[in-house]
Amino acid sequence: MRRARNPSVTIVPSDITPEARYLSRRTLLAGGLGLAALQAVGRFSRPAMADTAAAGPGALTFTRNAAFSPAEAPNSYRDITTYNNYYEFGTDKSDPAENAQGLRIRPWSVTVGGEAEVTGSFTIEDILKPHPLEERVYRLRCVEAWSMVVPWIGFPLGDLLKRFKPTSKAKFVEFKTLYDPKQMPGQRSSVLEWPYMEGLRIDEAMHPLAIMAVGLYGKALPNQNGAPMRLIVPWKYGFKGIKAIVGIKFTERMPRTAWAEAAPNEYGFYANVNPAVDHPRWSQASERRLGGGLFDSRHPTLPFNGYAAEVAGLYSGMDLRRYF
Ligand SMILES: Nc1nc2c(c(=O)[nH]1)N[C@H]1C(S)=C(S)[C@@H](COP(=O)(O)O)O[C@H]1N2
Ligand SMILES: [Mo]
Repeated sequence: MRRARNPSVTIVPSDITPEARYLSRRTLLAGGLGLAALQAVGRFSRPAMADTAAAGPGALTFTRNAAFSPAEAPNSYRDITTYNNYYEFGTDKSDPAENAQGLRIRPWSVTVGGEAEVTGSFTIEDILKPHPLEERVYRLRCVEAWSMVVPWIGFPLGDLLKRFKPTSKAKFVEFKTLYDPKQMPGQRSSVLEWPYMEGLRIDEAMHPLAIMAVGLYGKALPNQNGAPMRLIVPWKYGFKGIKAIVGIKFTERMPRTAWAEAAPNEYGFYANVNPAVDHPRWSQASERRLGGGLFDSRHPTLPFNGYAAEVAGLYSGMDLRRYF
C-alpha cells in the first residue's frame, strides 16, 4: 500500500440510478413474496421513495450483494439519516443531522499502527482505492432497543486489514474517531471520553460479515452516518459501528472502548446482540423497528441480531453472559 500522497478522488460518479434499482426491487418483492413482503413494500413505498437518494453528486459505483438482503424492507433514507447516535454532534437523535453538516471529510487521512508490517498515514483515497464496493442490506440493532434495516455500501473490513499485514501478535484491532472539538461540538462536553474508540478481536474483524461502510442507499455516507468511513458489525450492538475513522491499530491486548470505559457494567467489549442478556436498565428481548413513528413496530430480538448461523462459531466455549 502506498503512503499518503495525492488527493485524487476514487469514488466515481455513477451512471446507475439508485431510485430505478429500488423501484425494480419493489416490483421483485411484490411479485415474488407473500403478505409480509407486500406489507413491507407498503412501508417502503410510503415517503421513502421520495427521499431515497438519487444519482448525482455522491453517487457510488457498486454491485448489489444478494447474499445479504433480508426479507425485511429497508428503512427510509429519511429515517436512516435523521435518527442517529453520534455523540460528537449532540445526544439527541436529531442532533447529528443538524450539526454534522459542516464536518470536513476531505482531505482525510487514516493512521495505521501497531502490530503490522505496513503502517503509517494514508489518505482516504489510498485506503479506499483497491476495494470494489458492494451493497449489503443489514439489520442494525442499537443497544437502546431500537433497530433499522440499512442498505449500506461498503467492502469487507478484512480485505482492508490484510493489506497492512498484521503480525502474529495482532490479537485485536482498535479504531478511533476524529478528535476535533472545533468541528465536533459534542467533544466539548465530557459525556464520553474522546476520541470515541472501538475495537474487535482480530478474528471478528476478519469475519466476512464485518464491513467498512462508505455509503448508503447508493450514495456517499451522509456526515451524520459516519462519513467518510465507518465500521458496521451487524451481529453486534450499533455502538461497535464507530464513525469517521481516523485510526486503526493492531494490538496484542484488548483495546479500551468508549462505552466500556463509560459504563463497563452496561456496555461490554463484545457487545454481541443477545436477547437473553438484559441491559441493567431495560430488557433486550425485543426491539422497536423504526418506521417513521406511526409505522414503528415491535419485534423479538434475535441472538447475534439474526446472524448466529454465520458468527456463533466465533464464540464457541465462551460464556456470553460473562463476556457481554
Ligand atoms: N464516533 C461515534 N461513532 C458512533 C457513535 C457515536 O456516538 N460516535 N454512536 C454509535 C451508536 S450507539 C450507534 S447505534 C450507531 C448509529 O449509527 P447510525 O446513526 O448511522 O444509525 O453509531 C455508532 N457509532
Ligand atoms: Mo447505539
